[in-house]
Order: sequence, then structure tokens, then C-alpha cells
Amino acid sequence: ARSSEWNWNSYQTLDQINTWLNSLESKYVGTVTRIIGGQSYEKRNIYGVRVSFKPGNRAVFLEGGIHAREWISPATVTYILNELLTSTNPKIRSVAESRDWYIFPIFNPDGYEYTFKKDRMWRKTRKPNLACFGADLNRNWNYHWMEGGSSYNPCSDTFAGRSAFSEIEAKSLSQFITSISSQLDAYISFHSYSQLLLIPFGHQGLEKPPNNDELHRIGRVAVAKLFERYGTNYTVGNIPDVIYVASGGSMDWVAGLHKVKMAYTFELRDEGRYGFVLPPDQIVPTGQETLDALIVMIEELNALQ
Ligand code: PAY
Ligand code: ZN
Repeated sequence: ARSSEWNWNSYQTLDQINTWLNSLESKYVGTVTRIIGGQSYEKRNIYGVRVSFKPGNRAVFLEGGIHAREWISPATVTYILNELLTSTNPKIRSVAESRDWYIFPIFNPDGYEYTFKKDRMWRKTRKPNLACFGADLNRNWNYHWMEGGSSYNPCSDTFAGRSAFSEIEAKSLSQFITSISSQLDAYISFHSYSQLLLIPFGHQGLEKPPNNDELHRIGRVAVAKLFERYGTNYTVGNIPDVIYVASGGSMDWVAGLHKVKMAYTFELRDEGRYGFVLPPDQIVPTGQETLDALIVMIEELNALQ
């Protein structure tokens, strides 16, 4: 495939993804609305879409690309978005049309661009802080900010920023999310790698969501479904139990402040063989199995009300 064409056989650049998102509005008139959810330090817009098949639906938010080097995240999010729009599978159609969808493939456009141009392994944003650049955009949100697993050192990969919401990406996106928060029943973020399905909360102190048991149950159903397609194994658990303490993440802020009833973070493929540099021939299988899991999650969510 030529690198300029839109596909899921190769990783797409920021411009390609934004151009594709923009094209959906005219292709699916009345269903897709392009949204600017925030701004970046380098003055880029943070683009997403709202997908709505009928009036009155409550919403699900899909977040991708908060960490620049985790390329499988935006690729999976765009794969899922495309399936929600085009799949003829009755289960997928009925889940797609049961919800409004806010879908943002790249929360960190400056970092994503930097991984294509300069440093494939870049994780953070790009605002200068003393001798170094960028903050960890998944440590800068204002819920138990700086309560474990974050760094005060601007040169660290987990630098939390100088204060909660010191980074314009987190600040502006948080304002957008707040503006739609009364519609939200689910917030699902996509990272890589480790093959985990993470449940809030990540900060120190053992806080659990009020429906922790339900989230574990649904999580186990989802990863069992994911396993069925290609035998990919996932572990489900609260963040500190299955990976490490980490505070100031976007999912925790949404779950903790806005009390959205379903919040999960996927740590996508793989378990470390390729790590962040997952070969592009794994984009489609990762997309398929992750969509399988998402569909049963939303079916379970719909059964709750
Ligand atoms: O909220 O997702 C969370 C916390 C856990 C992730 C984080 O550190 O933000 C886990 C890491 C990630 O996806 O960024 C895992 C990867 C492998 C890493 O860079 O350590
Ligand atoms: Zn990440």
C-alpha cells in the first residue's frame, strides 16, 4: 500500500488521521459530526467525531493516543470507528446504534507527530519545562494528582506537569469532557502495551469504584470474548493490582469526578516482544479482537439500565 493512502495495513500519520476524520462528516451526513475537543501546546486542534444514529441516545467516549509512541492505540480507535459506521454484523449494528459515540483517536497530537519525525519512543507532550520537553498527559489530570507513580522531574517520562492541568491538552480536553459529561455512561481509553484491561483507580490509597465488582465481572466477560478470536490473553484488574500505582490519569478523572459508571483502559498488544513497535500486520487483528470485547462491554452496559 502506498503510504499516502488510508488503510489499516500501516500506521497512519497525524495528518492522514485528521483528514480521514474530516472526510467522515460529508460521507455520513447527519450521523458524523467532526469536533474540536481541545488544543495542543504546538497549537494543533485535537480532533474527534461524534457519531449519532438516532436522537436521545446516551453516550460512550473512546480515547486514543494520549501517549505518543503507543501507535496501536490510534490505529485501533480508527478501526473501531470505521466498524461502527460500516459493519453489517447485526450485533455490531445494534450496539453502534444504541449509543452516541465521542471518538478521539489522538489526544496528544504534538507527541504523535514527534514520534513520526524525530523520536519513535517519545511518550509525552512537547511543552518545554526547564531542560526537558513535555509532560505525561496521563499524569496531569486533576483527580488525586501526584498521588503515586508520577514524577516531579521534567526530564522523567512520567513527569506529571507543574500542577494539575498545567498542560493545555489535558486542560482543554477536560473542559470538553465536562461539557458532555451528563451524557456519558462509559469512558474507555486505549494504550499499549501489556494486554491488560484496567479498572480505576490508579492512585495510592486503595480507592475503588462503587461498582468495582460489576466492572470486574464485565471485564472478565469482555476479555473472554477477546480471547475467542485469536487466543490473545488479557488480565483484568484495578490499576495498582495489575500494573503499578499511577495517578492523574484521564480515566480516573472521568470516573472519579464525573462518576461515569463504566470506565476501562485497554493496554493493547503485545506483552513485550515488539512492545510499542507492534508490526503493522497486527493492526487489523488487534482491531477485530478489541472490537469484539468492546461490543460485549456495551451490551452489558445496555443491560444495566
Ligand atoms: O491509567 O493507564 C493508566 C496507567 C497505566 C499506564 C500508564 O503508565 O499511564 C501503563 C503504561 C502506558 O500505557 O502508558 C504501560 C506502558 C507499557 C508503559 O509505557 O509503561
Ligand atoms: Zn500509555
